[in-house]
Amino acid sequence: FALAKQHPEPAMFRHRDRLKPNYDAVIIGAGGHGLAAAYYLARDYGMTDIAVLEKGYLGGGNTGRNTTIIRSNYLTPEGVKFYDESLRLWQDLAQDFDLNLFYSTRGHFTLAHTDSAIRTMRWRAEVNKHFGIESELVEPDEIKKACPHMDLTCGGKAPVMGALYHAPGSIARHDAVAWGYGRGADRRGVEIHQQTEVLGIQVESGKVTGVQTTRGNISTPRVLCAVAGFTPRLLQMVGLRSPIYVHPLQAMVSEPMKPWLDPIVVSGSLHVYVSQTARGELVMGASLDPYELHSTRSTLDFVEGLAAHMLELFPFLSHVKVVRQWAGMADMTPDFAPIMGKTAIAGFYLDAGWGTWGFKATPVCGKTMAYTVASDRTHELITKFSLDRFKNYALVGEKGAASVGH
Ligand code: FAD
Ligand code: PYC
Repeated sequence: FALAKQHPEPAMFRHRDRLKPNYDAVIIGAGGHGLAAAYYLARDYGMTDIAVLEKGYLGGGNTGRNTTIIRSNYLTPEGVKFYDESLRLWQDLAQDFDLNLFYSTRGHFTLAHTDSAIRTMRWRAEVNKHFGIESELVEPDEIKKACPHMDLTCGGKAPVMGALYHAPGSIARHDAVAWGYGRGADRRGVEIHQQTEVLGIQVESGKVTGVQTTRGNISTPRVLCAVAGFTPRLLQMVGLRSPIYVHPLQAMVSEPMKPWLDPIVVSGSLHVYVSQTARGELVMGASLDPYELHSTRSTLDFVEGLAAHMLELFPFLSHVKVVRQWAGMADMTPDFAPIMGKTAIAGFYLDAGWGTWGFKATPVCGKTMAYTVASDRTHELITKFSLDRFKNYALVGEKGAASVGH
């Protein structure tokens, strides 16, 4: 006990003073995806000689900026199977970590305001049901029952005609997810180095051999790049190209209120999505900003536009205050599906193209990328997400299930 008092275990993860000159693997990016991969590499494959390098602070990228919607009601069979596995993994995560993730199953409504939106919702419902996922097209009266405060006429502008209802739709505490994976990896021996930026990646004869950082050079035969909005910059370092384009996605929260909104509500047409946290805040977001920009600034335009659309759905909120707003950098792909797996460079693995949809996939990305890095074989769940698909015209069209207006 006396020893434990002298050297107490840190509540979360250790601060490492020194980078070693070599590691079995380097993971660039301590967001949810990089940390989850580190966690499963250590837990499932016994690989612990790993450095996770983070230029800022752990979870400070899109992981700590997202609106935490978790669902598997996608459009393509590849997407549905992949996100469904993630939803399964989410169920045991808090227990695995021994950490409260505030995972809360709420049900998820995607509102349809036009005939064509109804058709897309029906299509998604049918694909989902085919794979055993709970999704159905519901009538306005069912929406009203679950969400009595909603004005289904939307001020007469775009009345709600129906919705895709997905019962497993959930939210969780995003920071806790990053901390849980980080703590679990750290306790197994993985080193997490914050304030350590990767400036260059060494490739010799088509193979990765190391990385240059702001704190010195490291030799390694394996590099996993999980840097979301920074992917184009990192790919430049190894001479690879991708069709990723980066747009800001903004969000905001209200002051806390008594609980009144159980489900998650999304309207692509009104450019609104909203859920209420355990603390009572409304977490709200809109569409991508329409311009390409590598920045996390947030704008007055965004708040005004989103507030106006929120009031079309929930007019009674007119006196509620907005307390915070922010932006993340969304790494968008042309087909709205991720880019995952091996690349043309031996030992260089990519987890990117997560745009506006990657938080829910954190567990399954960690699992499948850990498998891919440990075995140097592409996990079967991610074969369709390879970078090569753009060269081979084998896109995985998920735009109809993206939730956020674009
Ligand atoms: P990040 O969390 O961004 O981590 C990447 C890390 O890499 C960063 O911490 C960065 O600092 C670091 N890095 C970059 N370059 C370097 C370098 N050179 N050296 C070292 N480190 C580096 N998804 C959902 O599923 N549901 C949602 O409701 C949802 N809402 C969203 C709302 C907003 C406003 C935004 C912006 C995104 C949303 N997303 C959502 C998407 C989701 O947030 C991301 O897809 C996901 O968090 C990506 O996680 P990541 O670990 O790959 O990236
Ligand atoms: O993927 O469900 C989602 C989502 C909602 C808002 C941003 N992403």
